[in-house]
Amino acid sequence: MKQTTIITDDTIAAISTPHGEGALGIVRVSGKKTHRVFQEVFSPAKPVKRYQSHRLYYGSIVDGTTCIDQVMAAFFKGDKTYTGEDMLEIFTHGGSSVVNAVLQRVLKAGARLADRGEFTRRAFLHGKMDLLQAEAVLDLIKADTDSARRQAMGQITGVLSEFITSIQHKLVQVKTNLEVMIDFPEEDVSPVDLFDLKFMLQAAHDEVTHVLGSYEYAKMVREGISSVIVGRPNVGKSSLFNAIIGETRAIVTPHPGTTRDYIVEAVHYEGIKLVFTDTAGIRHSEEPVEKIGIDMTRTLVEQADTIVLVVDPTAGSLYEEELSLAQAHAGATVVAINKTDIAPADRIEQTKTAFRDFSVFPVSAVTRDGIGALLNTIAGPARAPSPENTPVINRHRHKQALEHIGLALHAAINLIDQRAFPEIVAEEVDSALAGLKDLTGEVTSRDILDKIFSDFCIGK
Ligand SMILES: Nc1nc2c(ncn2[C@@H]2O[C@H](COP(=O)(O)OP(=O)(O)OP(=O)(O)O)[C@@H](O)[C@H]2O)c(=O)[nH]1
Ligand SMILES: [Mg+2]
Repeated sequence: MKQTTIITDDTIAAISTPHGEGALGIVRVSGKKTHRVFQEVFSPAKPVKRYQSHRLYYGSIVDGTTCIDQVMAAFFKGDKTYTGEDMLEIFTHGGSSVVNAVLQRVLKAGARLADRGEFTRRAFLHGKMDLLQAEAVLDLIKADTDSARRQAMGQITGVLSEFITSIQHKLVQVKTNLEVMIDFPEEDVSPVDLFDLKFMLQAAHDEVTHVLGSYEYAKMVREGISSVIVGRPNVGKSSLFNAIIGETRAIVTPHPGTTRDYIVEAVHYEGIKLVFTDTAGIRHSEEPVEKIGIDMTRTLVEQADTIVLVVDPTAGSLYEEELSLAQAHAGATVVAINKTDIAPADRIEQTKTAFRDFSVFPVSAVTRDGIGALLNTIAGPARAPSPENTPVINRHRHKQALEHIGLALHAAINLIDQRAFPEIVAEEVDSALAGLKDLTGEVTSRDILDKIFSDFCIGK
């Protein structure tokens, strides 16, 4: 599936700043007609003989004799630009009406409205960045924690791309050696040669496996850690949810079955995004609305990174249902023993014993005791070595591609062990190389590109 490189002749424009009131707005233009658009819409305050690239000019955006706004504008000659094409940036006064009017003027001069992510897509198509770096631009814009920002920045500066390139070099070397063996079989290649290739493949395989191991962690840093709060009615799920997020968001009453729909809120804990969902909990109910809520909870439990199972030591329960839920999700469950402000000490101890196989946190949603320790444990998996210098993968697409590469390398190694013909080993090496090209976008289908860039905002 060779990538359809559509670098169109048309010139695109968009507002690159957020909607709403602001001190400044930016309208961006990219494409062949950019200079013409610039000359048509911009009237400099002082006469300019010839505009220089990468220079700011003060003047007005005009339509005939009408001045739309007084602006600063810069024309950038390709290819030393973000997109690799001629570009124009107009710094307008903020406020949606002004920015919109400037955009309309630019469109009237011959540009068309850009699609989502089209500036970055053009940058990618012009070889200004690979697909991994383009994805990281999106991650950087969306990053709302320090850790996510650092991870995105590492990927933009090429930490992951360099890793992919180094694997690529190794495999090309292996491939070249295999080709010599294929083309000159009479040279009687000694087993040591094949053994050397096996070592190189093994080294590449180990590195791929190592980076694959970063997926869960890196995904958590990018998206946040999702935790779903479950438990029997009235154990204090909504109270705990409110205590964690620091505001009264979920309704709390002494009546069991208060929460039906689920509520999602994020908190930042030591630079890590934790996303909590308060649910109707899991219980038996014949009441239709409650049943829907409970079914939703089951789905949420399957999708969450962490399950916060809330139990109430004052309720006199034997925790049978809770224990079977916890056992079904053993690696992901943490148990919050709530209401420790009013529960008798022996009941708290009995509850701890019942859940001895799990991480247990005595807490009180009322006094907030123990909540820090609970959050600290939940955030644990997202605390890891500095992501800046280490290649990490944070998208399912990356994981799938690396898994494919890992399998192909493994197969190649096995084939060498079985003394297979070099032609057959080469097929597996080719397959791994194809996976690497897929990752960097060297060969990627149009559909995948469409999907990646559709997540961007217009104007980036
Ligand atoms: N003393 C004390 N009371 C609590 C605590 N947590 C919750 N409660 C009380 O327990 C009752 C139920 O609390 P909720 O937060 O609504 O419980 P829930 O698990 O969300 O209940 P449902 O949504 O009905 O399943 C309320 O009266 C709360 O005030 C706690 O830590 N200490
Ligand atoms: Mg509730």
